[in-house]
Amino acid sequence: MKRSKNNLRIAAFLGALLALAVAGTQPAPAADPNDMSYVFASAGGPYFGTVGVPIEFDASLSYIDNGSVIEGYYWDWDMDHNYTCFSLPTCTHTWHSAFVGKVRVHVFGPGTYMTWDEAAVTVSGPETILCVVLESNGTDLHVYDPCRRHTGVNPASGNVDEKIPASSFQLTAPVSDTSDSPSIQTIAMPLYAAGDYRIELSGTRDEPFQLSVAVLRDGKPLVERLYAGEISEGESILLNVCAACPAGQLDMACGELTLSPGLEIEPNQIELTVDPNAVYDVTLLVRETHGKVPLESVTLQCNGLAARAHEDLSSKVSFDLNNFSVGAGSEQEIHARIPISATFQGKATGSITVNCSAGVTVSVPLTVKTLGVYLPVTSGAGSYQGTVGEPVCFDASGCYDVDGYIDQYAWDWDNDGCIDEYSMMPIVCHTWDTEFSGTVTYYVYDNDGHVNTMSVEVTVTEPAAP
Ligand SMILES: [Ca+2]
Ligand SMILES: [Ca+2]
Ligand SMILES: [Ca+2]
Repeated sequence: MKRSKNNLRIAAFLGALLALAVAGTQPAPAADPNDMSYVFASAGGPYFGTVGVPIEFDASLSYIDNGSVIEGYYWDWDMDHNYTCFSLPTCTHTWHSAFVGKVRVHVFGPGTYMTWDEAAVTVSGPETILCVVLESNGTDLHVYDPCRRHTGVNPASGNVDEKIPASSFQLTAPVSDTSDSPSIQTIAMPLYAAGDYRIELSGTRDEPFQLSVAVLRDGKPLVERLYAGEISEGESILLNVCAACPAGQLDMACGELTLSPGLEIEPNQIELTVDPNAVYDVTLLVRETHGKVPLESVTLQCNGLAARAHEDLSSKVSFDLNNFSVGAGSEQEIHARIPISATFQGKATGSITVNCSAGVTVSVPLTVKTLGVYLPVTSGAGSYQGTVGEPVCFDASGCYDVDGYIDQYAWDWDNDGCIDEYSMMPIVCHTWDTEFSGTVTYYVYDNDGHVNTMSVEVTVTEPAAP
């Protein structure tokens, strides 16, 4: 079993190398954004250098022919349209893996003067590949480079990001659903830039995982670290890898896996019917769900609890953490104290947010409302004229409620006592197919279920003959 897994891992390395060979082309240059012939940019070159040794770049042949001084030189070392700015025409940059490609410099002068040039770069020496292989059926693999560019499956879109230059993502699914073999995700990239690479595993269900982080030099594994463990649904596990090839010598330091707690709050929403000038105590159960690390540095805050024409109640809300101490897999009650001001009336919505270590946070929606006794007040009576086949729009937005808020509108188009249409919005349009002359009735509901009605007279006629 062990041997077959190692074979799989080496096959994944080789696959990643092949993918890199295909992915190695640079994107086409964008159109010149501001073609002004009297500004001239020179990137110099071509440049030749060695892995791990700084290369000096020289844009000093750039000039502005009206004599203005160039204010900045913006170099793009990996053609991703993110630039490093230098005020002098010369600077250095170091590649940590062999590279053949282009760099670009944008030259800025006073006002809008801007133009750019590209230069060819050849960096010889070893090809140094960072290769991360994850074997698991319930975990997504992500790698972020020192510029925080991402390669892996984008959690929002489901598409594959390969934002790290020349990086590749490969997924090898198991042969069949019933097979024991895990799916294998491989992310590989040339180590062009030195620095901190962040590897993130995110659990989609409770599953074991094996993670291998390796550096290959000219195709041969040079350094390899192996990690294994169990991941839970919703859990995030981080690993920092610091890598560089100073003077062509590989220097890689892998940290330890960093585990994050799982945070769950009960209830997951709070709705209080309140009286003015009273204080409410709400119990929240705070639970650690991944069972690996305790909940630490827990803080709570209440946000946005304000109603139109009422003061913000959030700042008055306080919390009793009850000597908070929640170990891995355990739970504890805490209390929120919510004072309602003497003048409060209607509804306010906000949230209680619980933060803990590792940036883990959960928000619970919070609604408070007073119980009203008055019916909604209707407004907007009048008469409407319309044409058969064209919508007639009715506006109930003048309706209001003195001790609550309007929750819903309803419409009886033929005044037969049966409601034909419900709406959350005050303006609703209706189209008659035949001529109509009669009453339309609105029903206006408040948040306590009180209802009031209003009638308008409507006349709908056939369109005038042409
Ligand atoms: Ca760049
Ligand atoms: Ca009311
Ligand atoms: Ca009706």
